[in-house]
Parts: sequence; C-alpha cells; structure tokens
Amino acid sequence: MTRLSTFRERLVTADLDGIIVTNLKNIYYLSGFWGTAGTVFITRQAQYLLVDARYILAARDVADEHFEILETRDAVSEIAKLVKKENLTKIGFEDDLSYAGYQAMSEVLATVELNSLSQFTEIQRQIKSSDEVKIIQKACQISDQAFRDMLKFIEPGKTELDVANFLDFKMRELGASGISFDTIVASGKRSSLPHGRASHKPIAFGDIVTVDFGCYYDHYASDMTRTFFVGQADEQLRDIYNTVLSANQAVIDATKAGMTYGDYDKTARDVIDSAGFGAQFSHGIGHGLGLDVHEMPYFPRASETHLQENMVITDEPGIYLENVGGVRIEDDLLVTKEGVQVLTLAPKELIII
Ligand SMILES: [Mn+2]
Repeated sequence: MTRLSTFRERLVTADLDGIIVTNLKNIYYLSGFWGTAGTVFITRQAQYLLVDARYILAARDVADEHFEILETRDAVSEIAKLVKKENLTKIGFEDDLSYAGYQAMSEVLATVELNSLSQFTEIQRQIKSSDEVKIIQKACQISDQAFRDMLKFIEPGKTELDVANFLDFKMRELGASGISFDTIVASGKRSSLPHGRASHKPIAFGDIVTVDFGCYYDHYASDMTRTFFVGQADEQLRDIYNTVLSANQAVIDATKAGMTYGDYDKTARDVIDSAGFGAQFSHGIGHGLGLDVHEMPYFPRASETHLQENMVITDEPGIYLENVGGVRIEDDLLVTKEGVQVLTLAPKELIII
C-alpha cells in the first residue's frame, strides 16, 4: 500500500472529510515535494499540493503524479473553494501550525468543523519503507566515516569547535546536505553535560571526549554518539565507559519487534542501575529517527506500547558524573522481527587516541 492510500484509510477511520497538511516534512513524506513553503490537502477523493509561483516548476517536476498541483499565494482560500466544491464538513489540521496560521484558517474556513490532529502523519512515518531504511543507512555510513577520519584529526591543543567543524565539513564532503543538529563535542569535565555544545575549550591530554553528531542525506537524518579518551583513560571513567557500553549492547541483544517501549528503556536502565549509576542516567534511552532527527516513537518508562518492525530508533544510554565527566554511546537501530540491525558501525571498543 502506498503512503497516500494508507493516509487516506486513516483519514476515513478518523471520520474526517479532508486533512490540511502544513508541516513541511509531512508534505515531503506524502507528496515528494520539498520546499520552504507549501500546503497539502487530502480529501477522501483527491489530493492537492498548493504552492506559490517560486515552487510551481519544482512541484510539477518532483511531486507524486497523483497530486493535483495548484499555484496560489493563499492556500487556505484555495482550500475553501475545494471544500465548497466537494461539499466537505469535517476537516483536520496539524496542531503544530502557528497560532497566526490557525487564526487565518479558522476565519476562512468558518463554516466547516476544524479538528486539530496531533502527530497524525508522524504516526505513519514511524514505520520505514525499505527505501527509507537505505537512505538512513547511507546517512549513518557518512557519520561512521566522519568519526573514523576525526580520530586521526583530533589531538591535544585543538578546540572542541575545531573538532565539530571537522566533523561537519567531513560529512558534507562525504555527500551529506548538512548536519542534522548542532554537533556536540564535550571534553574533560564538560562531558558531564549531556548536551554540551562544542566550545572554545582546547582538548587536553587525559581528556574524555563525547561527540554526538549526525547528518542529513536525501532529507533523512543520522544521529550517533561516541566517547573516547585522549592520551590516557582515568580508572573511574573507564569503568563507566564499560558500563555504558554493556547497557548499549544489552539493548542491541534484547530488542526485537513486539518488545514494549517500557522494556526497551528498562533493558539499558537495569544494567546501569545494577552498576550503581541509576541516578546518573538522567535521560531516556532514545527516540525515533527519520525525516526528523527526533521523531516518534519515544519511550516513556512505563509504556506498554510495542515496538514494530521497520521502526528506526536510537539506543543511547549515558552516565554523567558532575565535575568528573560523562559517557554516552548512541547507535541507530532498525527493528526487525528477529532482532535489530545496527545501522551505525563506527567503532565502540574503548579507544585511547
Ligand atoms: Mn539521539
């Protein structure tokens, strides 16, 4: 079944006559059109892509052939005409629309019942097609190679920003269109900040270094974290490293389709709890990955929801000791019936460069 027919089936199940899609990544997912502005309108009978003059040629060129493409600078008024023509009464819209956007919509579509939808398309996006998996895999391979090259580049005296810029440039050189979030390079005591953005701090001999980075390749994201040592490894941090690696590996070993979200988190947390660092694992185990670097599913600790085949998710346990240092190891995993396929393949054994 195509994305569009799945979406339409869900639209009918939700008892709606049409859905207005304004989130740009959802527009891409449904129509194949990528731009900085546009609107998709899907009814029970038809599907429309509304763009302004800047994008009309691109839209005709790349959009799914089943979409009718309409040129307009006022998508909502155009949709109001379609609503009238098709005699529609119950319309859904995405709740991440801006407040101003909502006000304009509710004025122009005053006669229809507007229903806000939360994560409607994102729920469908959780399950990846084999083509999507191949693209994410390529994004992961680019990150893997950038990490390997960075290990040869980094040395005491270079700053965290030098290292971040190297990773960013290297990923672009390898075919990425950009980075999927601001690269984290946190060295020495700064590594105890789970999201320490790269600073002017020079890397020093004896530092532990955490790098958390990723790229976009053909619109899909990778997201990977590695931690390593420069020159020598402090005894306590070495212990923590091995605990985090065991937790990351325990998740890889135990996970398969059907596991609950709660158990996905608990698998890592049990390893870290029993080593005595439960309180220092201060965040969740991970998140979904795709067109957005953070997307559904997320993994609340008590959740009974089940992992499904062809989800792509991260496995990122960490331990952070204030004023000492921290360790995080993050992989991107494809969930299968039998287990998981690890998409990020950069080395994870304890590295001292
Ligand atoms: Mn992540």
